[in-house]
Amino acid sequence: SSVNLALEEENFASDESLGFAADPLRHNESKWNDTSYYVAKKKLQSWFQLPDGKWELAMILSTSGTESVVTLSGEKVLKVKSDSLTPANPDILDGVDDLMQLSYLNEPSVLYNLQYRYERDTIYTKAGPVLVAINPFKKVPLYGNDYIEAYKRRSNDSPHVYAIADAAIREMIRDEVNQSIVISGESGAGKTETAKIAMQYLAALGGGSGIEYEILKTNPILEAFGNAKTSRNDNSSRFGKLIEIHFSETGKISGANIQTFLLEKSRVVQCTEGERSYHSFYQLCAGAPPALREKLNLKSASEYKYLSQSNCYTISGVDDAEEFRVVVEALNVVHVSKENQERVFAMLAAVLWLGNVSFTVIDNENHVEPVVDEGLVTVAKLMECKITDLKLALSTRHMKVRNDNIVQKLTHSQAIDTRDALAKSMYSCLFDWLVAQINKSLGVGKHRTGRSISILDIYGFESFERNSFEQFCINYANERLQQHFNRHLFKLEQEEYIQDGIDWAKVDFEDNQDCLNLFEKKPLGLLSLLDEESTFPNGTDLSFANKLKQHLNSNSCFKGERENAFTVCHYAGEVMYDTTGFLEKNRDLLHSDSIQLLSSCVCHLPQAFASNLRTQSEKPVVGPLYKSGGADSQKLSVVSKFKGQLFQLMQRLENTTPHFIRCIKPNNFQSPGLYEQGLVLQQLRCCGVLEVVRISRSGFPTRMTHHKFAQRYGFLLLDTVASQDPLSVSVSILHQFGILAEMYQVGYTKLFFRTGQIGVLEDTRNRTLHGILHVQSCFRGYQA
Ligand code: AD9
Ligand code: MG
Repeated sequence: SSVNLALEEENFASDESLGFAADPLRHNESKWNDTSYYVAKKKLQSWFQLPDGKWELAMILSTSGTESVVTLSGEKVLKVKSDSLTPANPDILDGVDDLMQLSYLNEPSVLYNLQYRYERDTIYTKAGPVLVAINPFKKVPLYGNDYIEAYKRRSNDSPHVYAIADAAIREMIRDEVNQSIVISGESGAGKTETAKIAMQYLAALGGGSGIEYEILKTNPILEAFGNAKTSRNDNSSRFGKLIEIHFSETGKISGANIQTFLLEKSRVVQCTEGERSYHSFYQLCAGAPPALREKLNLKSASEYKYLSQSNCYTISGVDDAEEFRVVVEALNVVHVSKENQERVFAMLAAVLWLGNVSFTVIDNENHVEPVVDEGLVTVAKLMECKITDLKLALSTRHMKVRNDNIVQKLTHSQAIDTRDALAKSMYSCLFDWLVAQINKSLGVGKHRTGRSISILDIYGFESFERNSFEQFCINYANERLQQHFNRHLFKLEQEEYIQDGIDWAKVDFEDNQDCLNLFEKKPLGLLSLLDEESTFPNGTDLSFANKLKQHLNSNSCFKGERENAFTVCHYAGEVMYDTTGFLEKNRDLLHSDSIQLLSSCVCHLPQAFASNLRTQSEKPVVGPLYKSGGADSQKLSVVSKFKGQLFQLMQRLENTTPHFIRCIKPNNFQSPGLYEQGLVLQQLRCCGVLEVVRISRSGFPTRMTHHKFAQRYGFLLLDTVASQDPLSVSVSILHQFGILAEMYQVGYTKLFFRTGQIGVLEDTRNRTLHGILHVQSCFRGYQA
């Protein structure tokens, strides 16, 4: 009966071979049982792009020549050019849990599939070897012990971060190769949350020694000191992070190590309207107990210039006072002593009070002196230095000219810059010191087995209206990561073909080496030229821009049309950088007077400052020497240091088996349930998901075991086959349908198809079943 057929449809709808998530389809039971709907939808459907860029499903009513007549939303009838239509997948492929299973791999189909799942809270989807995670901006019932158990027992195999973490553990043990989980995506897409979910799974499976508890507690600490509210994300990480979790032979966690990259220092002294500085400041102001408040002379956040300038103090749904207690508790867990905790808080308070230090002009050359008020006095007290030393450090500069020591008075703007540089440096030293303390506590040293899983949570590709030095560094990092991504995906993809013994000529891929060369080439690359210009005392942001144009204009990845700007053609799109501030940010100078002042502050986090200041004044290894004025500190430029860190990171990642997670932000409002096609598409393009899809198209993205294939399409055979073994049946089907030899490959266990091939078979199967259905309903009518 027709009911039976409908049931049969439902059965194959939940067919695992097609990877349907059971839940999404259950929502649609009524749809599957509604015959008229079913029949109508089986007409050829395509995607049609509306003028606003949105895609809509179009039913093709007729086609003649180059034109087709279609209906949109079942109402509007339109005549359109046939080549403006993009093939849509049969309904049976709605919501497949791996994009590789789509017969038609095109942008609208991918967008629709992800949306279909997202609307059912199925936020994870595989794109071949890559996990795509769409930020739900709400609690989704996918986490916790029951889920962890299910993935551990493998009773749940739908795509999930847990499944990725599980694969990492298994492969680490099975292959004895270190693993990495590389998470990318733009700001607010969910990288940090995803990293925490992965850590949760690793902690649950590898727990036992207690160290896993410490590892989880590093998150609130690093988020307090390294995250801030931005216009894009209320909890935006302003640093990159690699956490390497080590395991013993028995698969238990034995320790961990955290490496951080390029903290955004400028935020400490400067932040735009509606954003906040680092959470730690607000937490301290809101949550410090009375005794500590008094000791640090703490006021409310609005009393501090560094915090008040952006006119934003709270985050909806966040209780900073409560967060303060969470952070203190976490500091206890990672063994930061009470005494050191107090030093940390004194340092934070000192930075805040430093921002309140003001200056008065003392002569007609605009030279200044700091005002001795509550701010200055408190800073000196908190830093445990003499007021006179602090005053001098903020208003003069010692320089060596030939063999003479001279003292130069600072102008108002120079004094402000010096003050802010000191504040930034104190904060970043504090951050580094905390990371060092955490690493000491998580100590890998003793139980090192060499087996580890690293999780990388680094800032994603950024392209704003105005892009500065920070975006330049971030996007450079992303070019490096993209290269790593490409290489591994091609490698993995091609390995599967080779393993199943199919005839496969290696595919060359379009890599981003040209763009990387633009950055890294010596001596005429972006980084070298920036460093060179930074060493010239008279170098300016404009002379830097001109120098780039002079040397790089012939490079295909470079464009230099505007005066104070240049454009780089990144893998994810073109970005125009405004060179304003590039030199200063790259030099990142801390004057020797400030360094001396900090070194003389005996009590404060001595190791941190000692080690950090050493690197500040060290002779550079790669980068240039800084001699502006003669006596300033000599150190590595910011981009040189960053480049070194990235090379080291890549080397570490290269020695691991990578697992990629691409996070997607479905809307810019941090709001649940809103899926903006254009925004999602732009990210799919940027973070290379469509690239993977494109790569797959040139290969054989659809795979089915001989057995499944024979079972699914065997009934379409017109002639009986001599042998009933799955391979013979499969080959007969392929012949009967005239599938061209270049469109598929027969492997040892599976059949590999090029994109769209299964679609033809699927259509025939549907038509045949539809024919049976039609005959049956006529028969029913006859009976009635
Ligand atoms: V940034 O580059 O550091 O600015 P991330 O790290 O990509 O960014 P984050 O992980 O901080 O984004 O996620 C942003 C917010 O989205 C979180 O604060 C959560 O409110 C929300 N989010 C992200 N992932 C999930 C999730 N799996 N479940 C629920 C989530 N909420
Ligand atoms: Mg983050």
